Amino acid sequence: MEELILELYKVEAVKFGEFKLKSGITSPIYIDLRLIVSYPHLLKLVADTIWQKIYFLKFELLCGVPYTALPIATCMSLNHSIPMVMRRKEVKDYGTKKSIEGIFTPGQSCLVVEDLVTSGASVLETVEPLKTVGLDVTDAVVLIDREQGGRDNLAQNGITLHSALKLTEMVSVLVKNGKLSLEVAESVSKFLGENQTTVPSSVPNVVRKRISYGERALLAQNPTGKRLFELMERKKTNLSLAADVSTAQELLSIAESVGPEICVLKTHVDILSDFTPDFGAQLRAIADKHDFLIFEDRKFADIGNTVTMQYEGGIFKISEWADIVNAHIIPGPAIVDGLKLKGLPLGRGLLLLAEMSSAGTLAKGEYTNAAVKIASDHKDFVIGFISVNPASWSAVGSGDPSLIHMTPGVQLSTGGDSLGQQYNTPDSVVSERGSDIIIVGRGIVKAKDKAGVAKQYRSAGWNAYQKSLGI
Ligand code: S5P
Repeated sequence: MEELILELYKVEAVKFGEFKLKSGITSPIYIDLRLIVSYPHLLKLVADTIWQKIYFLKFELLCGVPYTALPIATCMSLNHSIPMVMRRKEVKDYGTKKSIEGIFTPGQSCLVVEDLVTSGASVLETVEPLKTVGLDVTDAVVLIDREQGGRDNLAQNGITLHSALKLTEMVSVLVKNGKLSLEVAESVSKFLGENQTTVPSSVPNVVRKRISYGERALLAQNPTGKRLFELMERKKTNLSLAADVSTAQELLSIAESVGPEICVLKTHVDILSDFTPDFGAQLRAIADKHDFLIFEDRKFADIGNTVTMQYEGGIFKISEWADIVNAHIIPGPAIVDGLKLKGLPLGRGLLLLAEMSSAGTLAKGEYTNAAVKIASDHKDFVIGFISVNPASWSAVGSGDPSLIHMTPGVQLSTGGDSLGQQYNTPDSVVSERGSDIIIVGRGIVKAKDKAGVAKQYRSAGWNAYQKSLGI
């Protein structure tokens, strides 16, 4: 990366000084990547660097934003044999009047490639006509993110931004290599701070409007997230059982009796005194029979390398049988990368703990916002959140309909336990607090007629969902 940054500086694709921008503002930095076409080795390096950021995403087509990114997209297309489409900058008023050139079928996924993002407006100008012709566009990749709000603006419009370089990273590398003084570096960071952009949402209301689970299945990027939305729509349930019992035998028997009522069965496998290696296979068989997903509530919280081992290894071998696991974000985004390494190839999904139901929780405010950000950066693997009151969240992207919310601390009446648990009702959780799935533990597990009580929770949860859709 350092080599690329120094090379861009050398050919003056990045310059420092006083530059008057189109808007009239004076900027201490000027980036012009058009000239990389004059340096084939640099063009190749740029295309390869960008590729490293997105090769794991699923896309069938590439589309460069005209004009600077066209040669970059072409290199990626040639190197990896991925067909391109092209957006016309000027739509002809004679002939075919096409805005998108190339061969495609509606429903195909298309990755947008751009050289640089400031506000995200030019990426959106390309996204819109692609969507209009029926292509599925959820991701854009750029070489440089100027960190002036583009990422959030795009997220607000349903586009996840992947960037190879951040402007501040480039500046630090140049300072480190003696190309730039600290004073100039500071003026750049001041400029970025003072010149944040916003772009009006091109899809108003997508953030707060409730749409059906079925429609959201089409938006979810992760296969497990998609399956979960589809399952809820098909089975008409948004109830998750927290099967907190002390033996595997008891758990399997509850799974058998309550299975027909739920979309997700949540386990704490480390509390089972009689766990045996075939537990996963036995629970899977019941899950397949009754059509529910398995969520091991492991709450990973370590560095990336350690969680890969905790997820895959030990006696529990969680990744083998759990469709969903969850993680705290306290270690930073690398925990997601670690889990993704093992989970994504198996098609698994991850929930981030953005809030907790316990009294005095520290997961609030900026912490919750950080969870939203990490989720929107990893939508191929993160399927949603453990949340308590998502309707109150303020972070950009917090209403993303492709992500799911699961909420614990649910009973038919409000209250709590003696150890800090706080309960809300299914109706409040789903129709007022904006969550999707109610997680119920002792409310069902301690009941005599577990299946009968589960039916009550199921209908309370589903009615609240229908109410929230205005049905
Ligand atoms: O914030 C949280 C997160 C979770 S996953 N609060 C919680 O209570 N949970 C889990 O939800 C908890 O570990 C337990 O398994 C379940 C709630 O159980 P209940 O018996 O209080 O309904």
